[in-house]
Order: sequence, then structure tokens, then C-alpha cells
Amino acid sequence: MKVRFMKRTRIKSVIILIILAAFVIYLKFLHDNQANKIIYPQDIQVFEDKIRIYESRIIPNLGNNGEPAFLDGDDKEKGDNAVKLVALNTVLSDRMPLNRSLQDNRHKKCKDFTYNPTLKASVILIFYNEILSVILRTVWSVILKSPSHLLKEIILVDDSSTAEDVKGILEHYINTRLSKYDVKLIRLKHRMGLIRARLQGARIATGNVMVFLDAHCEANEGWLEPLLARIEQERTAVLVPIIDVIEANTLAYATNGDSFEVGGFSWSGHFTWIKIQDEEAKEHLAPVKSPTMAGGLFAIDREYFWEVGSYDEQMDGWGGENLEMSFRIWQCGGRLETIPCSRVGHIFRAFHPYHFPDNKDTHGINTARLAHVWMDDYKRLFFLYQPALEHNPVIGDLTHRKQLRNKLHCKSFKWYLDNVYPEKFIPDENYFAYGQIRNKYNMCLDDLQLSDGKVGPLGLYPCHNFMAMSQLFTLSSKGELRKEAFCSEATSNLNVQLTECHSHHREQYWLYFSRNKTLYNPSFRKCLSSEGVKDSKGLILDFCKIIDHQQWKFTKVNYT
Ligand code: UD2
Ligand code: MN
Repeated sequence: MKVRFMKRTRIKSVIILIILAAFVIYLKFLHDNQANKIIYPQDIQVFEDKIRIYESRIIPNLGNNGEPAFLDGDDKEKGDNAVKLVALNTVLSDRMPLNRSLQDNRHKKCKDFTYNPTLKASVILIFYNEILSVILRTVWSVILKSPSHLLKEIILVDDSSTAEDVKGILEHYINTRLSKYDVKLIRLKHRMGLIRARLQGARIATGNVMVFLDAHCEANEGWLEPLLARIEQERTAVLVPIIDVIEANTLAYATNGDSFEVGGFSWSGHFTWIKIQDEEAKEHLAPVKSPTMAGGLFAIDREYFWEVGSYDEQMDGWGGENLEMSFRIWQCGGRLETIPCSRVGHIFRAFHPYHFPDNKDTHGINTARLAHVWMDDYKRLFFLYQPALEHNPVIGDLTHRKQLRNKLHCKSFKWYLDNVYPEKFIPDENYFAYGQIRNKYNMCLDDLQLSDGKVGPLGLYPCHNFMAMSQLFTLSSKGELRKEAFCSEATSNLNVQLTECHSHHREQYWLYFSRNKTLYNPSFRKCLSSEGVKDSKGLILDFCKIIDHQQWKFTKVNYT
């Protein structure tokens, strides 16, 4: 009897203990995810001294007008090393005034427009181990280039940076130098990745419109007004400014004239820049339809952000969220536009200065998630690049995102391609021949891993036994021998280059004679040949003759 009684009380206390422990863990979770301003009174003097030293080392007028800046001697060497290490000249940034001037490089007609928006913006910057001067230059540019009545607040989200110097100093800087402005700082106790970090910022935003920026930007003259005015007119328009390039080594703010591009994507799931189709809109400086956005800099109505599904919270780290949001906005009834009169500079770094826990391919995994949810049958093209991810449990559960798509009655990916991005090349539709293109020596045409925006030889490489994307070509129904945006172009010295498709036929026009298997270029009246071509070297054009070097076999030929 006694024993049983004791057993019961013990079980009871164990249960109570478990409940208590769960409650404590829950409280810790709440606290850990978002640790707001921490005040370190004992350190205030230390921070103040550090900021003073930092301020005293700034070289007046350095980089003014957005001009390239250079350091000498020791600093030059340190700066060059920083570029190698973190892809950014941090030494130069520390010496450059935080409020440097920029050239107003808007189209001259932009200055004649008047905008009178009534909406107010919350500008949200997220960062992980960015340096203090770069973050602060971004903040100052926003403050100085935005009319104060349109700027509700600036929210900084620290994605749990480990770099010591940003920690208390940033807080102290905000409390002293920025005390006149509404600048909030959230520190995440655990690194959440840029997608969830943005969500944390969005959760506390109170402005009518949220404007997201990377933490290494400089807003330019008049950047905010046209964004707010357009959203006031069209609540479901999501907007991007023209993103100007700030060069990572000299911090030169490039003024690339009035030309700009909009967003596209590659079937491997990457964002790309593409030429604008609607030249007329560009002329009028009206909002220009953009099939996708780069992801870092955009303005969206705050309520609409939540209505249209915010972000996929299960996306980790970096990458993919930009295409996910782009497809979702278009397919679910919104629009994505570039606003030509709004310009913001962004430091483009040659590599990520940070790593992700476990070195996970977050871009691949995130893109696999969006492919399953948004791309319908076209996801087959993405999974050609990432076959190992198609049915891989690492991509996680998709139920909620699929439910969202149903709830919002979103349109199909085919609708998106037909209506928003009709110029997008679909490698396995409307083709004459498709697949690997091999000669009798078991050598295949190969792009030699040429990356976007570059030009390189149409190469030859031993055929892979598996489906290697570098060897997947299409002879399109328009006669282009192509991969994504690259077309094979015959040159006057009878080489063949992979270069941007221009769709005007000429040197990019090929005919395949399936009887004798030759690839004929009518412009030069010559045939594609591998005669005398060594491994990996570019192919040539030669007089057509019946030899094995001029006979090409496609994996698939479509005779219809
Ligand atoms: C581009 C976008 C970026 C994002 C990314 C795809 C532009 C100009 N930039 O890459 O915003 O959409 O594509 O995901 O469109 N960060 C964190 N936590 C992390 C890693 C990064 O907060 O774990 C911050 C980082 O400090 C920066 C921002 O996220 O402020 C974007 O990162 P990035 O600048 O390395 O990305 P970027 O510009 O190469
Ligand atoms: Mn960036």
C-alpha cells in the first residue's frame, strides 16, 4: 500500500517537473529568438571612447560624390587584404564619411515628377557580421535621403552576429548619435538566416509600407517617394529600385547612365538580370514589369506582405526566397515592378564573407522547396540540375505552403511563363533536337561551365554517362543551338562562341540535316566540326564534308 502510494506521488512529481521544465524551455525559446536592446551601463564610456577614436580617423570628403577612393601605405595593404578576406574594403569604409554625398544619377526627367505619398515607410535592414561603418552608412543614407515625414522607423535586425565590435557599440551609437530618429535594433539570440531575420523585422514594423534593404546599401536622392506613391496607387504592387553597383574595393558608386535591367531566372534556380522587353515603359519612366527580383531591396505594403504569404519560414540561410516571393506575387494576383526613378546602391561582393552551419546548400534546398510549391510540372527543369534534392527529406514539409497556394487561388506556373515572362526559354519545349550532342569519338558539345553574362567557346568534352547540365543543349525550333540565355554563334574567324542570344538568326542560326547529321550554319555556309579540336577547345566551322568529325547525334530529335 505504502509502496504504491509512494510510487504515485513520485510519478506525480515527475510529471509536474516535466511540465515545469517544458514551460521554462518555452520561456527560454521566446527569449532566445528575440533578445531586444541589451544595455551595458558599465561599458558606456568604453563604447563612447571607441566611437570617438573611430570618428577621429574619418578622412573628410573621401569618396564624396560616390567617387572611387584609395588609401596609401599601410592602409592600402590592409584594405587589399580585407578584400581578399571578406570581399569588401572594410579599411576604406572605416575611413570614409558615413554621410558622403552621391551623384544624383536619376534620369533627368525624374526630377520633374512630384510625388505626394501619404504612406509611411518602415525600413528594415538585416545583417550578419557586417562591419559597423557599412551598416551605419546605410542607415545614414536612409535618414538623409528620405523626407522625414515619410520615414516611420528604421529597424535593424542583427542575425546573431559574432563580431564583437558591432555589439554594444552599435547600440550606443543609436542611443547617442541617432537618438533623434526612430531606429530600433533587434538582436536574434540564434542565427536564423536572412529569411527568418527579415520576418522578425517585419513582425515589429508599424509603417504602412515595409522597405527591405541589405545592410551594405546607400540610398540615393529621391529614392523613397516614387516607391511609396506607386504602392499608394496600386496596393499589390511590390517594387524594386534600380540597384546601382557600389564597387567593393574602392566603394565607387557606379552611375551606369539610364540603362537598367529587370529580373529573370535560370532553370538552375538562380536569379539573373535580363533586358527589359517593354522599352516604351522604360522611356516614360513608368514602373517596369519585372518577372523576378534580386531579393535584397524591395518595398511592399505591410498588410499585403502578410496576406500574400510573407516568406516560407522553413527556408534557411541564404537564397531562393527571392524567386519564391517573385513567383508567388505574380501567380497570386500581385505585380512586381522596377521603379526607374528610385535608385539605391548596393555593395556587390565577390563571395559570401560568412558560412552557414553544417555548410548546408541552403540555396539548393530552398529552391527545391519553391520548385515543388510553385513551378508545377516545370520543376522538372530545376531538378535536372539538382536530381538529388527532388525527393530528399532535407527539403522538409511543404504542406503549409501548398495550403497557402490553394487558399489564395494562385495561378499556374504556365500562366506565369505565358503572361509575365513569355520570352523565357524552355529547353524541352518547341525544339527540333534536344539533349547531348555527340560525335563518333564519344565527344560531346559542352559549355565548359560558362557562367552567366560571360562569353566563351562552344567546347568539346568527353561525353558524360549521366545527364550533365553542361552538355544539355537544345536546337530550338527557331534554329538556335542554345542553353538558357546562351546561343552558339559562328564568328568571322570560324570559331564558335557561346554568347547572349539575340534572336535575329544570322550567325546564331543553325540547321540540322538529320540524314547526314551535320549542323549547318547558313550564314557562313559551313558545318560544325571537331576536326583537329583537342579536349575542351572551342569547336570550329569548316567546309561541309562527309567525315565523322562533322556528324552529330542528339539524344532526342523531334521530327514533328
Ligand atoms: C542577394 C540579395 C539578398 C538575398 C539573396 C538571396 C540583393 C542586392 N541581395 O544576395 O538580399 O535576397 O540574394 O537570399 O538583392 N544575412 C543575414 N543572415 C545570414 C546571412 C546574411 O542576416 O545568415 C544578411 C547580410 O548581412 C545582408 C543580407 O542578409 O545584409 C543579404 O546577404 P548578402 O548581402 O550576402 O546577399 P547578396 O547580396 O549576395
Ligand atoms: Mn547584399
